[in-house]
Amino acid sequence: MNKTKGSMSHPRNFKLQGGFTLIEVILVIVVLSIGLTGLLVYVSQAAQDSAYAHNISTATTLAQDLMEEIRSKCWDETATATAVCSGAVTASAIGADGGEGRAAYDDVDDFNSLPVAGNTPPQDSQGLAMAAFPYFTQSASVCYVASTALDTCIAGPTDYKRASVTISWSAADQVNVVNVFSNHEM
Ligand SMILES: [Ca+2]
Repeated sequence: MNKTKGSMSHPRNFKLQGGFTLIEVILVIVVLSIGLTGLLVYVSQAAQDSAYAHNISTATTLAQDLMEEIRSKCWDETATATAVCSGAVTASAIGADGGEGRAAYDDVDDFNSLPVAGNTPPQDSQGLAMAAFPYFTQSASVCYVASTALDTCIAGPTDYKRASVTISWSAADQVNVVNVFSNHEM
């Protein structure tokens, strides 16, 4: 009885039973490090995925907005400038007409005169920079196509114009929206 009591009160034995050895502490640190590294990788990837999804959503909205603006214009400069821009018309040259500035674009192919390198940030219908989107670039091109090959630009003129709108936020990341407009009474 006395021997057991003496053994329990020994400082060295108490430390071995109630504490951790250096090896145990090191193992815990190693295990925690591995676990935390995996967690950090997961959190980092989730943050990147979230940012990418946000950029896709923003770029899609910007591209659709510009395409909707193009859609709202007359098919050609020579179309009757009424509310419906009506009538089959003789097509004119691609690009803004007679020195039209961005705010004066009034037909589909005027948008081919947007800067080839694009506007950074994108510009609104009045040609004003949209400062809320500083990391996005807005580009557009318009060309004539044949009814049998709607993705192939040709010199024309034909009765079909292909408008392509691109919003990018890096060299590899972009959203592209394409629409073909035909020369018929709307
Ligand atoms: Ca025009």
